[in-house]
Amino acid sequence: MDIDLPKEANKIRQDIIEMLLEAKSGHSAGSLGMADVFTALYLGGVAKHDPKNPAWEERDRVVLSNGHICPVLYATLAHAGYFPREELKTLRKFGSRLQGHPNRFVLPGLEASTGSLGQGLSLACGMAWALRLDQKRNHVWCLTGDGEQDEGQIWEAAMFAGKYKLSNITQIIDRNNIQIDGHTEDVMPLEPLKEKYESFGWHVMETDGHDIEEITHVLNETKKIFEKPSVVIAHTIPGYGVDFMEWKSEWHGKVPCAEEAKNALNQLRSLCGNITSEHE
Ligand SMILES: Cc1ncc(C[n+]2csc(CCOP(=O)(O)OP(=O)(O)O)c2C)c(N)n1
Ligand SMILES: [Mg+2]
Repeated sequence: MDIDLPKEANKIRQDIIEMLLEAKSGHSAGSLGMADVFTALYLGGVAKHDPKNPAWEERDRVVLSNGHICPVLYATLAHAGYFPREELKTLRKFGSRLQGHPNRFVLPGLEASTGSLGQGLSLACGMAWALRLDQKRNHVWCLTGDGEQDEGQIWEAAMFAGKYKLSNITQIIDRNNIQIDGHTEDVMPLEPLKEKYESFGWHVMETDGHDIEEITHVLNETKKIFEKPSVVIAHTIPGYGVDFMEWKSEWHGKVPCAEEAKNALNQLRSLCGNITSEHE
């Protein structure tokens, strides 16, 4: 059966709102903004994976270096069939498998425990290097934030990947222009980001972060690049789909109150069906 991917991404966004409302803490803007990229990755056939066999040897490795946006990862994993959607409501609860940052020891499907910004890309490079040494064909997908690019460790990893020509890794940067304290270009200018990565020996591609067809195409193209690591700069809108959150850095780490969540869900439902009625 063909999945309607934009509709699925919108359902994921609705789940994110409900999870954050229930948890009363967490990160709204980045999670909503990356729903289309995650949909392409896990439901659009980009990453090789099997929800029924999370430890499958042939699986690709997905590392969420910007671990704070894990609500989108959890919601996507649930939609992909890794665990029941009902569990999403346990986000950030004591003893839950869905911690505020990913814990790979408790949730099947996670490759790395992340949240300390800057570290995930190094982990991912290590995985890619090890897979290369073992002559395996698995691909490594590493998601990072644009504010996360301020971490020096990102550029150590970038040098390493360039030196060893790790063509089995694709970094996907959530280029949403916000970080915890404001706009990226005010806090610590990143531009020209494309040229920076090119000078570190990476193949750079860009995509509209909300066009699932384009995202899927661009991510798949990176698998065909040999001799270089790839980075995809995904231009996203933080808080995508909820007008009072879009582009606003104050929604980086804030959650909606009951009234705001109702408003957000109404906006998302009017875009693309009502998730509750479909899943009940
Ligand atoms: C090493 C480290 N320093 C600080 C933080 C706190 N922190 C969490 S998210 C964030 C902002 C990151 O910006 P970006 O990657 O652009 O995320 P976005 O706001 O777009 O979700 C910061 C500083 C952290 N998690 N790790
Ligand atoms: Mg950002």
